[in-house]
Amino acid sequence: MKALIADDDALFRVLIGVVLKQRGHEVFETDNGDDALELIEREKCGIVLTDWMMPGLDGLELCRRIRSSEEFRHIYIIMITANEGAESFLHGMDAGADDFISKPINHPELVARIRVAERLVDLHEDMRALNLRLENLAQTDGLTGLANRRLLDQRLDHDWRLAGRTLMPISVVMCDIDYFKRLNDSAGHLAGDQCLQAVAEELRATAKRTTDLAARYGGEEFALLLPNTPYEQGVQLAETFRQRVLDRRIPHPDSPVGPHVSVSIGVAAPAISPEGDAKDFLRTADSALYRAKMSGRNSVEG
Ligand code: GH3
Ligand code: MG
Ligand code: MG
Ligand code: MG
Repeated sequence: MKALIADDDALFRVLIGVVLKQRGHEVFETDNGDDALELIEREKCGIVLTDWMMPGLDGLELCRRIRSSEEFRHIYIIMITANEGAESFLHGMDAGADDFISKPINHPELVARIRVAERLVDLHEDMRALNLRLENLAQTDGLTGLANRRLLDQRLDHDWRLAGRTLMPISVVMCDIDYFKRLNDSAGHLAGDQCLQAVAEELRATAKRTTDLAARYGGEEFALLLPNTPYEQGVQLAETFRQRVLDRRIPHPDSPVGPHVSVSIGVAAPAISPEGDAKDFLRTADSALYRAKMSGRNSVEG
């Protein structure tokens, strides 16, 4: 954990610094409020112990600045001051301090209060990690690990608008497994699920750029969102993917196309720059996919 001490009294900085270091903190020090703000931003400190009266920004103003920042408002702030009495306590808490210690500092009390700070900073870290995991879970398809429809819709909207502003090309690929219902019926649902996972793996391997997004759109439908990719490249990638799925030679006992699982694909890219709705974009790819189905499946249409 990183901790910052802001106090214009060097002796207090040493005193508090020793306690913090003993407890395993990486300690930063300054004698004024302006540098304190800079250090907080640079080092992302979790705990701040600040004096009230110091040159530049005083402790109260420092508290207010920290609390008004979206990024740093969770920092745990302990005010250290010689100003005693209920009124200064309320002043400090109003400015956003979490706790208060008055000089001269009582060592066991300081340790006890730092322990509370550590617990709360830990708790906040846990919450943040949990939040990230939840966010990830809400955007991921459980069976294949690909992005789910929800993330695809979000990214489509974002990338579509970005493409409109920057006049960068953008392509989208819609893909549907051929005669998948028959695979489920003849080979069983477990084989069906394994097929979905295998196809997902090939899709992920096809979309190699960090800006590409491979998603499971629905049951046995997949999509590739390809920013900064012109139509011809989109078709090429779709063709590569179609071949990869075929080369995987997943047995399909009941497909009129052949003995192995195949996919049909539709590609769309706006002619010049994206206008209108991102949903229409998907719809265009979907009608191309429909044409691929009608023309005998295991093919790419644009
Ligand atoms: P087409 O070539 O025209 O696409 O024929 P199809 O049979 O693939 O198309 P259809 O949309 O009629 O059938 C899709 C089937 O996919 C229906 C459903 O039972 C199955 N399915 C959807 N989600 C899952 C899943 O998560 N696991 C498994 N095993 N099957 C699924
Ligand atoms: Mg002072
Ligand atoms: Mg389908
Ligand atoms: Mg299908």
